[in-house]
Amino acid sequence: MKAEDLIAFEDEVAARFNAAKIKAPIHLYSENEEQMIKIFKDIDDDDWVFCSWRSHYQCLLKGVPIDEVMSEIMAGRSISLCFPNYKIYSSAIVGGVLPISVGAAMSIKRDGGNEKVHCFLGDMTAETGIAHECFKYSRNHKLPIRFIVEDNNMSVVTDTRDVWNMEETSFENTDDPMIFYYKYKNKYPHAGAGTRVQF
Ligand SMILES: Cc1ncc(C[n+]2csc(CCOP(=O)(O)OP(=O)(O)O)c2C)c(N)n1
Ligand SMILES: [Mg+2]
Repeated sequence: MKAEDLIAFEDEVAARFNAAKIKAPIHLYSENEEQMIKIFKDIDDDDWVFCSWRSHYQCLLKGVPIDEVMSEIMAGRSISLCFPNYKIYSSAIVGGVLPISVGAAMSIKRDGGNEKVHCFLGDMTAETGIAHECFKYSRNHKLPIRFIVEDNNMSVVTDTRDVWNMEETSFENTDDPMIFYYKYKNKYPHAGAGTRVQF
């Protein structure tokens, strides 16, 4: 899938949401398409992907057909898209997927499997205690897992660096191969698509 296909998909979801056709929260991405495509070059069909509330791009790039992703969004499940057949799982709880992804990686290691786990998390989620514990456990146990920290410097409407009074976030300049960190600026708000919708 190309960058323009990803953008067109999110724009279509945005239009449907603003027209009050989607009666549940949505969380959209933008301006990170090239990064996402690059990240997915290292994700195989057999690998597991774990996401947060913002997961449309990951579902599409993992190979879930466009119609299936759209129909789950239309059914109000954008916030926690799960497609077990495609080995992709999401949760709307901050930090919720982190221990689950660590457990999946532990299971693969114990079974001697070759699959890997890729866990996406936002910049504020990466500052939580649970993220630090999961990173430490995974690193020390050499688990087959990669954490992708996606930094838009926002936690809903809160500036992450202001909250923690630091110029750089904890994983901004890490050389840890287990962590892939990138910055992006989202043209969409944290949730919704910019138009106040009354159902
Ligand atoms: C346990 C929990 N606390 C609070 C929330 C409300 N909440 C949803 S998203 C979010 C911000 C997370 O920011 P970040 O990790 O940077 O992710 P982003 O949305 O920017 O991708 C918060 C606080 C939640 N979903 N779960
Ligand atoms: Mg953020």
